[in-house]
Amino acid sequence: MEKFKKHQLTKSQCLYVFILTTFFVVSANVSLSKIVTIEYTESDSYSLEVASIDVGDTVKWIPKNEGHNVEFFAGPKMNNLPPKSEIDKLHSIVFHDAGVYLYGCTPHADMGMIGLIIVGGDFHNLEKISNFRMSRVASSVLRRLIKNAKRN
Ligand SMILES: [Cu+2]
Repeated sequence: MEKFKKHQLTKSQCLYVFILTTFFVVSANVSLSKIVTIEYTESDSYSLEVASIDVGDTVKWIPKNEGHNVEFFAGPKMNNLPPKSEIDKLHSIVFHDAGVYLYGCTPHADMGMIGLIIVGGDFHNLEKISNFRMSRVASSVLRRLIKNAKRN
């Protein structure tokens, strides 16, 4: 007499489990990474000045108004900042390193067209960011953005 029943799966059951597992793994990955979009506004600013994202998320800057771009001034890895974009070109960056990123529009940063990206809720390099030397107007905008970033 057989004491234990064998719990072997048939081929079709195996396939079913495989498909189900694949589906969950794929859908989990899709829902984990987000895309945040930021537009260039009519009033020479970014539509979202402080963006809080997770590691692996994407930020897309949409050239909705003319004459603007994205240039990174500071980030967690100062010798490996994300690339600068061309004026009026769509720009897309995936952020792999946690920390605070400061960027601005090359022709308008001095006028205060700047933005912050906070990756992974990590403020370890905030001191360096807040000490970054910019024009009077840009520095004042930066102080406001840092206040907003801390509030979130
Ligand atoms: Cu601009």
